[in-house]
Parts: sequence; structure tokens; C-alpha cells
Amino acid sequence: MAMALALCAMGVVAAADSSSAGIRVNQVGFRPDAVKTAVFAGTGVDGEAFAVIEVNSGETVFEGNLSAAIDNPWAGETNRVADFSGLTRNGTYCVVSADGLESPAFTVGEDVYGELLRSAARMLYLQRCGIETDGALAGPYAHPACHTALATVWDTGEKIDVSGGWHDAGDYGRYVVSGAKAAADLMLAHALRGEILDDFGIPESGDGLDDLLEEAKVELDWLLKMQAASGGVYHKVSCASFPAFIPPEKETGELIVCPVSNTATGDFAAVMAMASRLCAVDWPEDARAYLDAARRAWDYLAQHEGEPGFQNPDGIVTGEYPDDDDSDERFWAAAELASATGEAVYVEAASDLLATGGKRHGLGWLDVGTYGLLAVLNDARRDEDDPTREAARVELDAIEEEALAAIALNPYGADRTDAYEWGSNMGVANTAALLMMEGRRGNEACRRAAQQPLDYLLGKNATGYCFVTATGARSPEHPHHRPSHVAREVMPGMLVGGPNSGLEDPRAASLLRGNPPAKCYVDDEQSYSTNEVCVYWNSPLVLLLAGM
Ligand code: G3I
Ligand code: 9MR
Ligand code: ZN
Repeated sequence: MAMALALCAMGVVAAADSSSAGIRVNQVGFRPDAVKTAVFAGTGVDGEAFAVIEVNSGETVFEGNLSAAIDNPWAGETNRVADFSGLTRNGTYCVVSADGLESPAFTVGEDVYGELLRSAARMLYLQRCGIETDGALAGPYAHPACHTALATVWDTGEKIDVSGGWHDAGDYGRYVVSGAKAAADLMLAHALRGEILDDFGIPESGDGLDDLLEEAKVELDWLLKMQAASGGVYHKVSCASFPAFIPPEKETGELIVCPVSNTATGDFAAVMAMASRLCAVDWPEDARAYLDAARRAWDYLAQHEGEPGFQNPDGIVTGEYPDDDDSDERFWAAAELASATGEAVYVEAASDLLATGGKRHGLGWLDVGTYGLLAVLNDARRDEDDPTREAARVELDAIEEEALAAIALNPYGADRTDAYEWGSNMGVANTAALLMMEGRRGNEACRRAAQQPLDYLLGKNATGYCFVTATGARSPEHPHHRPSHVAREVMPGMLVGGPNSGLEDPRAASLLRGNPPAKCYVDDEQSYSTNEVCVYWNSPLVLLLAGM
């Protein structure tokens, strides 16, 4: 191991190429008490020795033996796991194999995720729309106020102000269901921390209030503008089609507000009810407005049962976020309104919707049932033996068991094997965040397991990429993201979509055909189905890191 030791000491990092053998590891690091593992891909033999080396001194700080081989057909690899959980001393290290391969460097320390949390949260600030972002805070991504013109409500002459919020992703559309998911994650992050974080480097930093909640409020205050007089909520606002790779203020085509949808209305009611609780102390007037808006959205839903999901109107080709099943959105809305008010109508609705047994899982833009379960379980008004609470507990236990089993099956620790959907990294981050939250509730198995999907996102995966930009030894440099393209410098702290075995864009189809599912990822600006970024992919990462 002498040779490897010398390289490691010089800070040389073996290329973690997806096509070749390598040692994959979380490229950020671990807290001292965490489970710490690296995965050897296509290298090593069963039981062979490996070492962990301190990068600066070259000192061997841990020695262990590889696990037996694990077949990983979903990555087209044979894997062996190197467990170095016994290493608890703070420092910067790399894992070295007997034949001289090295992993990227990582650190062990108490605050290993603090900087990443701030940069992942700051991405949301950099995605803000409708305001000028500050050169001193936003650097190369600063922009003048964008998308401030009045927008036309589809198929009417009506012009309304829907300025504000965040640009969704690599595009500049603003969509209610995805924005609500992102705001919910920030609110959950705010609610679970006992202390305030006030140093993200956003304009509100230093004002004594929690930046997590203040960033969520940016989206909430935009969402308020998306509610129609009927109480229903418009599905989205964007131009008719996606722009070229231009800065946001240069997208000056007509803004079109698309029709109300039930899924947008349900998500809106849920996050507004949530916000009414969390903002009551610091923004009492806003809190009242949020609750009033949530009630009106709920009343709209009550009068609009059984309607089809949103479809892009003729001529509109931006993000569709289609969803024909609004029962999970209704359940989440009822659960949050019950939690905010304790009123019988919402309490009963939540209980009925949970009992009707439809889709009661999901932390995405499409399926949101788990948010409803969390709302029930976090509802301080409910006793331990409240029947709805007990039913929610049973559902959540089943979701967790499934996640733990899936994680155990994949040597890389993602909660999936052969199916990598568009934005698969969001699913992985959601699972990690859920396990983290359950860990904080006292479930030790969940607490420990949350490390696995986090490691996956940060580099312990079949591609060898740390999937967060400007983080770790090897991260995406060419995301599908207009502001990064314009600045000629990748915006830091962005979680890319990750492997998508559906090969849903022409670039992915031409470059990745035949790849095993876990390797259907390419760091190419044109591959929007594997390499785009989104506010609602960053938000579960923020939630996860805030809780770790
Ligand atoms: O629901 C089916 C599921 O039943 C099936 O098993 C699975 C198989 O892969 O596919 C599921 O549908 C997928 C759906 O997402 C839900 O996961 C579709 O194939 C997939 O095409 C769809 O991708 C969405 C994509 O838009 C295209 O509609 C992504 O989730 C969504 O994040 C993405 O969102 C875009 C916006 O439209 C525009 N802004 C950027 C943003 C991110 O790329
Ligand atoms: O930039 C768009 C991205 O935000 C979307 O997620 C993606 C899928 O809807 O579409 C991208 O826009 C592309 C369009 O779909 C096809 N022509 C090229 C556009 C830019 O790459
Ligand atoms: Zn804008």
C-alpha cells in the first residue's frame, strides 16, 4: 500500500470513471458517529485488506477487510463494501485498496454538512424571480428583476400580477405543484430544528429570523397570487414555450397563467395551512391571510370532485406536471388544515381520506400522501391514541420498511434497483429526508439508514459523481440550467436529476442506450432528463442536511 499512500498524500484522486474500476464514496463526508462505507466497483477480492489514509500526513488511520462480492446487475458491476465506521477521529481521508486505487477525499467532523446546507439553500435564493438579485450576494448569477409584466389568464383578457417566487428549474416557469413541494420541505426543515439559521447569505440573513422559513415565504407569497377569485389555484405561469439559453430578464414573451387544477389547489391549501401555523408569531397578518387562502382553496375543492387532471392547453408546451389523482393532495390539505385549526370538518375529512385507502404516500410533485401522514403525526392536537394518528403511523411504518428493504438491496444505498425515473435523485433525497425525520423521532434504524441514500447522492453511486454541483472531487459541470450557461460558471449547490433509465431526451437516448439503469446519467447540458436541476430536487436535500 506504500505507493497508494504516496499518491493520497499528494492529494491525487483516482478518476471515478463510470466505465472503469473504482472506489466510490460520499465525497463530502461523515459525522463521527455515522455508518461509513465505501463501495469497491470491479476491483478487490473478498476479504481483502483496505486502508483509510489521512490525506495530509499519509498516516494509515484505519484498516479493514472488504465484504464478499455483491452482484449489482442494475449497475452492471460486482461490488464489495468497505466499512470503516470505526474511524471516528476528525480529519480528511481517502480509502485505498490493496492494489493502489484511491477513493476521492472526504472529511469526518461534527459540522461536515453545514456548508453544503447553506449552498443548497442559497440555490433557492439564486432562483428567485421578479426581483433584482444582489451582485454582492448572487455573484455571477445576479440578475435584474425578471418576469414582472402582468400575465394573461389563459383564454381570457384578464391580466394579473403573479410576480415573485422561484424559477422552477433550468427553465423559468413557475409551477404551483412543484413549488408547493419545495416550500413544504423548507417548512419541515424549519420546524424540525430547535435553533434558527440566519447566515445563508440571502438578503434576509442577519435579521434574527430563520432563513429557511424566510426563503419558503418567498414562494408562499407568490403562491398567494396564484389563487383565483373562485378559491381554486392556477396550475402555473410561464411563456408558451421554453426559451433559448438566455438570462431570465431576457425572457420577455407574454406570460400566460394556465387554468386552475385540483392538484394545484390541494397542494396550495396544504402549504398555506402549514405556513399559517409556522408564521403566526413573526408574521401574524400574513399567517391570517395564509389560513384564509387555505380555507378558500379547500372550499373550492369540496365543490370540484372528480375532475380530470391538468393538461397543457393548446399551444402551451412548458412543464405540465400532469396528475389525474387528486385524492392524496386532498388528504394532505385536510391533514394540514386540521393541524392548523383543529376544526371538525378538516379533522373528519383527513380521517375519511386516510381510510378510503387510495394513494397515501409520496413526497414529490405527483404523489404527496406522505406529507399528509407527517402532518397527522406532527399534529400537536392529536393524542397518541387518536385513531387517525394510529392509522397514519401504520402507513408510515410500511413506507419506511419498504425504504429500508430497498436500501439494503442496493450496495450503493439508493432506495431503488432497476427503476430510475426522471429526477430519481429527488426520490433518493426524499427517502433520506423521511428516514432522517423518523430518526429524529427516535427510530434508530431509520436514523442510521438515512446515511446510505445521502452517501449515494454525494458520490457513493455507480457514476462516481457527487450529484451536487461544485461539491466534492467530481460533480456535474454542465447541468441543464440557463443561469449557469449564461454565467459560464456552474451555480454551486444544485442537485441534478440523476440517472433516468427512461432515456427521455434525445441526448440521453443517443449517449446512454444500453447502459445499465444506474448508469443512465450524463453530465451534458442538453440532457434535461438526467442533468437538469430543480428547486424541488434541492429542497429535500436542504431538509435532509438541516436534519442531519
Ligand atoms: O407515473 C409514471 C409511473 O407510473 C411509471 O412507473 C414511471 C416509469 O418511469 O413513470 C412515471 O411517470 C414519470 C413522471 O415523471 C413521474 O415520475 C414520467 O415517465 C416522466 O416523464 C415524468 O418526468 C417529469 C418531467 O418533468 C416530464 O414531464 C419529471 O418528474 C418532472 O420533474 C419534470 O419537470 C420538469 C418540468 O416539466 C419543467 N421544468 C423542469 C422540470 C425538471 O426537469
Ligand atoms: O429547458 C427545458 C427543460 O426545463 C424541461 O425540463 C425540458 C422537458 O420539458 O424541456 C427543456 O426544453 C427543451 C425542449 O423540451 C425541447 N427543445 C429543446 C429545449 C431546450 O433544451
Ligand atoms: Zn423570473
